[in-house]
Amino acid sequence: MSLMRATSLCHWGAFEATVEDGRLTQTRPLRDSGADPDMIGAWSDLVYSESRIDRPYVRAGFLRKNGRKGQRGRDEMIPVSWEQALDLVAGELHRVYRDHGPASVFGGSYGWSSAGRLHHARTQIRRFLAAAGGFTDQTGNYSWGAANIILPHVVGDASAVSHAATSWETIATDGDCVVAFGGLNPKNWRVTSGGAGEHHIPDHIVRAGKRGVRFIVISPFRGDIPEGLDAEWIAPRPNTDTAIMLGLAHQALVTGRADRSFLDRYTAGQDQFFAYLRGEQDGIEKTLDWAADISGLQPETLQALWEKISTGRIMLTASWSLQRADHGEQPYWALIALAAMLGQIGLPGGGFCFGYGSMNGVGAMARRGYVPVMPGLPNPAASAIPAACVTDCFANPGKEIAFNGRTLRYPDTRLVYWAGGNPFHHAQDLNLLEKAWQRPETVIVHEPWWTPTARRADIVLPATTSLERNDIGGSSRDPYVFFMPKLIDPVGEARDDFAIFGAIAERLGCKPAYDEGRSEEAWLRHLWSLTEAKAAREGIAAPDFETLRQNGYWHVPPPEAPEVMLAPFRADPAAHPLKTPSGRIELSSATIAAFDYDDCPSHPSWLEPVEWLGAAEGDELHLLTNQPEKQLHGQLYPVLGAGDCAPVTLHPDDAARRAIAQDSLVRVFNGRGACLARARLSNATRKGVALMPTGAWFEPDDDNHIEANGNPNALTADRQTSALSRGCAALSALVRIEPWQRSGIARK
Ligand SMILES: Nc1nc2c(c(=O)[nH]1)N[C@H]1C(S)=C(S)[C@@H](COP(=O)(O)OP(=O)(O)OC[C@H]3O[C@@H](n4cnc5c(=O)[nH]c(N)nc54)[C@H](O)[C@@H]3O)O[C@H]1N2
Ligand SMILES: Nc1nc2c(c(=O)[nH]1)N[C@H]1C(S)=C(S)[C@@H](COP(=O)(O)OP(=O)(O)OC[C@H]3O[C@@H](n4cnc5c(=O)[nH]c(N)nc54)[C@H](O)[C@@H]3O)O[C@H]1N2
Ligand SMILES: [Mo]
Repeated sequence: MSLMRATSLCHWGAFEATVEDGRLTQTRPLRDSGADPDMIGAWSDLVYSESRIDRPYVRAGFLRKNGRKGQRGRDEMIPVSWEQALDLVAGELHRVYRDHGPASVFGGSYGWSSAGRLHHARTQIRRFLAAAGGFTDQTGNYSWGAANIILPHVVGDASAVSHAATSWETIATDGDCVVAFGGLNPKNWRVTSGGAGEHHIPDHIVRAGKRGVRFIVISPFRGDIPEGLDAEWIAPRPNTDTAIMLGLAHQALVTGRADRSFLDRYTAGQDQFFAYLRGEQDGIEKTLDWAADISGLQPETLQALWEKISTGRIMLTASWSLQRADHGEQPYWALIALAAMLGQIGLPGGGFCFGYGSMNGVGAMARRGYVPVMPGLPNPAASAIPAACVTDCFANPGKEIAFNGRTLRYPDTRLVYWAGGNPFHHAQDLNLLEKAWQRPETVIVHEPWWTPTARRADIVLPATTSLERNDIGGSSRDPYVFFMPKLIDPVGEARDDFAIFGAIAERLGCKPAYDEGRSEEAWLRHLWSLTEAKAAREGIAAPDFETLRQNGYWHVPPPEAPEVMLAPFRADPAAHPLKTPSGRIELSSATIAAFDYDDCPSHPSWLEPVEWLGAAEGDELHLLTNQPEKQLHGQLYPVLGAGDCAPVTLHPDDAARRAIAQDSLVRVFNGRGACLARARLSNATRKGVALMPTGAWFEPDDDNHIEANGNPNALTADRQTSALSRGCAALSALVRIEPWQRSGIARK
């Protein structure tokens, strides 16, 4: 018997793997990394699961000559040889490029793929399609699409959400109070994009708590408070955070406690914003009473909150969830404005920060830039749509949309190519996507597993998992870099995306442009040499490639001092101006004013959401669709999710009124669709609010007119945050919930 132990990395953490006789038998969290044992442990079942795609397949209706009959997702999938599949893909690409041009090839391929920089599927597909002639890309992301566009207008760039964060260290040493809008849900610390060697945010919080830092969590769900943290819970109506922030800002203004010297030195556009707070145009003063009325809180609660933040070192933070909502730009802009009025931006433990509760590693001590990055290639089609516009784009070729001051015209999508994402998990209003998805002529998907997206392809190519190839991985928010060794042979006939694209590129005559003549090994050595060069420049001792491979990982030395966001700007705003038109924090923006968007005015504003409790009728509830606890999106579903349909958490009083019992099956529905869910009764949610995680694989049951696994995107609207950023606004939907009594549901 042969036995091998090795370390590796995935988005949900670092692990140690045991391989016996060439078969992965066990995976467990690496020493004291803090990774979740269930998620890590699922690997050995996941990699050999029945959901693995064993070989290439082509949809029956697509294989039939002259005619693309049948329907994606319903036809039988016919096994074919690799040669046949690769010829078919190359032929389709060739045909579409020739007849319709590169913009009609959709290859944005949004999704997290897996950890590992070289074999990152989304990077590879974009490189490949760029080399092959071009494609329509997706810009921005689902996670923080609104923040990504509004922040550059307000603070000059999007780094405050993409990577910069005031270190937890400084909250523990200098902070007095953390106010967390959207909370600090510990489940979100189980994952890091790219993978992490440590999950230590809970320790930071405990340390801060011990030092007497006070935590206030503002969220409709008490589960957003980590266990063991003595935090105050304020539970407003969902999507009303902007009103609360504006009320607090108004209070700062009228009590004379706004930091005038900070505002004068570091901000622009205060007059317009203050006029709005005072109601000079609309006649509505944005008082605490006004905010209380909108948010469904007591005025005294907000008054007390104001008192708590008006003295001491205050960190105001908002989770990414807040901006995945109608007008998701506003809570971020309002939070920055409020922080500016408190005058602590750029100080340790104070100011504002985004995403402490959204992903592991935000606020960790990590030296950036040591994880290699696989370079992209220029896209000759120069065509891109905002990430969350995918359904609209497929359904409406030629449609013009406003986007961040420009007008975009959707291409006529003829071919869809996806590798490393699962749109039939992540997109909104999946019943609408189901229709739009039938429109293009050809759909090609690379996947390790039979996800709902793979099942809706014409040509499915089986991809390896990260356990079946060599790679280097890590995250800019984590102090480790991992060598990710090939642990097992490819399962079934699976091939690496890199090899698949290489074989197609060869057929299309663009292989040199695609892989630049490098093999897997040559790429890894090349990428590592860039890290070594950076280390040499900065006087850091980095291991060479062989040593990294042998040791399994490298702990990059921590930065000399903890990060404090915008500290250089605060220290010397003339020497370190922001990249805004004024060089300062913009409390109102002439650029945005000139866009003249109804749904994104020129300063932080309260705009009524389309779907919220203030617009609920009859027995409608506000459904929040947050991230799953023990999955990464739809990943891990076959092992950790498929045992039951997804849970929906609602208040016992709301359940009683609907005759819904604990653990019973319910139908969650609205005008867009219906899905099945398992009722969980808990007074951890505000009344009128229900919470249902994403993660279930979309499984419509036509006979019963219901999605059977509990994917809440059967219910969400395909509506973006605003014309400014067109971010994903998925988090909220008004729904009804009723007991489900029928049997015979086809769950798969
Ligand atoms: N209602 C609602 N919807 C949401 C959200 C929400 O909050 N509410 N959140 C949104 C957000 S923030 C996100 S990030 C998205 C998540 O978006 P998804 O696309 O659902 O997420 P991923 O799990 O990243 O998708 C990656 C896919 O790549 C596959 N994969 C893994 N490794 C490889 C590989 O090596 N090669 C290939 N070819 N494939 C591979 C995985 O099996 C998986 O199917 O969902 C969004 N949707
Ligand atoms: N375990 C696990 N962790 C993950 C992921 C995963 O799939 N699984 N996905 C990762 C990804 S891709 C992303 S983008 C991040 C997302 O990070 P977030 O967007 O921050 O995470 P969510 O879980 O969607 O939402 C966090 C909490 O916000 C609260 N909330 C929702 N709406 C409102 C509101 O209007 N006001 C207030 N005050 N609170 C509200 C909800 O109670 C919810 O529990 O998570 C990452 N972390
Ligand atoms: Mo995300």
